[in-house]
Amino acid sequence: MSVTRHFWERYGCSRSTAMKWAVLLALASAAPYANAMLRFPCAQLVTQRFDPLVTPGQVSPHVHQIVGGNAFDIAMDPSIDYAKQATCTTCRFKENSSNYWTAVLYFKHSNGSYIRVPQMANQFTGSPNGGMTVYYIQPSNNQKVTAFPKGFRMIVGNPFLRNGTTMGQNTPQGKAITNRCFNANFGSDNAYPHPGTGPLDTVELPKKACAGGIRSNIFFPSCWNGKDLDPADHASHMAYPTGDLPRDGNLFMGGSCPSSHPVRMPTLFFEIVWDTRQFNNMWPTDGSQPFIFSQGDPTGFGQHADYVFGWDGDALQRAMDQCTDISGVPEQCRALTVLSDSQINSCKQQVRVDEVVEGRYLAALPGCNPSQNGPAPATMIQNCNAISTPIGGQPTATAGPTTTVVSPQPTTTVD
Ligand SMILES: *[C@@H]1O[C@H](CO)[C@@H](O)[C@H](O)[C@H]1NC(C)=O
Ligand SMILES: *[C@@H]1O[C@H](CO)[C@@H](O)[C@H](O)[C@H]1NC(C)=O
Ligand SMILES: CC(=O)N[C@H]1CO[C@H](CO)[C@@H](O)[C@@H]1O
Repeated sequence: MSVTRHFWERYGCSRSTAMKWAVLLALASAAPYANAMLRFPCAQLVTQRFDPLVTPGQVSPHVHQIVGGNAFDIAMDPSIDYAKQATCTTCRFKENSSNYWTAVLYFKHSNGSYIRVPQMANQFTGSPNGGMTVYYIQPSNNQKVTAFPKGFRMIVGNPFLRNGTTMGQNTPQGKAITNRCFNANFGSDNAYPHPGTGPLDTVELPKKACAGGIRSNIFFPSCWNGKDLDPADHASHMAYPTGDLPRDGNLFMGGSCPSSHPVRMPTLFFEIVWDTRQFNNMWPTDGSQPFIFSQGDPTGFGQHADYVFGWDGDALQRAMDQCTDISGVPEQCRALTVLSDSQINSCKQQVRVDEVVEGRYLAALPGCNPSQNGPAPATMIQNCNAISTPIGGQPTATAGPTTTVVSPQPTTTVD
């Protein structure tokens, strides 16, 4: 159902009046989906080379920005209830100690140095300090929705990917991870309000300077096999609804689940707004785009995201059953407790990898991540001598009889 038709039906007015309403409401509401949802900001918890799903117990090959509960760690034992372990969360709801993370974006200066692109607050989310906007969207057509169970984890995307040919253009897989090139003040194309649709949303990083910044849009698959909480590849327990992606992007919430993955879960969706505006006047003279994801990906095809479920008890199921605001405004969800901007912004974790990853120009991307622009898949750098153990060693949850030593800081910064 398109946003315009939705508002026509809701207000039962003429086409031109409805168009005005649609535009006004699309601007005034948080997100113009014809679906009920939760939509809330999560401020930055920490930015560092940690990835407890892919490289538990080890410093990750590349930098991630992490949001959510402060029980996040270099390894996260699935038998531990992280909702009970966390003492604060950077997300809007108190009951939510889940963790969410993605790669981060860097700007490559024409002199060869890199600096992390800061993140800014998304539209209609308050004033979170960086981080991302998280959505849990209920399915269309009144399908029963089952909350993720305790211990559930998943990842989406492939950090090694450097081309789009393996992804069908009109399939959910092909459009699950896109980048929106904003005009000034979050301006986009009103004919295509939904993430992943329309000419301003491309799978690769935008090839031109974007006056209002770039937003990564990341849709996780919403159909579960009903068995595995977190298989070895962290992905095969989930599938996208079947069918082609219609223009309004509603397939991520509509469609039906394949018989291999019959259980309909909420559609988990992230938006990360990269504030590229300050770099627009430093665009390379050869016209090439200067941004690169932390895994050495200047194409954008390798953007990826991870999820560790950490809701307290049945809080997420309660919210999915009771919170049906079309725009997902947190205050409309009475089933959950809303935290203030100052509460979420004051929840922080100490960086535990002894290296500089942001705030100044660096000689190279942290870890061993030279730019690899494909189209062949990226390869891991052999004999990488970047830091591999965290400050303070590994967490007790996974620590064997180890004595970890903090490596000396490598000379990754430029003076
Ligand atoms: C590149 O330019 C930036 C911004 O002026 C500067 O901070 C950095 O040190 C430069 N890098 C080199 C290698 O000159
Ligand atoms: C495109 O990426 C896929 C997946 O990484 C890879 O198998 C394929 O070889 C790549 N295509 C080219 C032309 O390198
Ligand atoms: C981080 C956080 O606020 N966790 C809370 C999760 O919800 C339970 C129950 O409401 C609280 O006891 C935790 O403090």
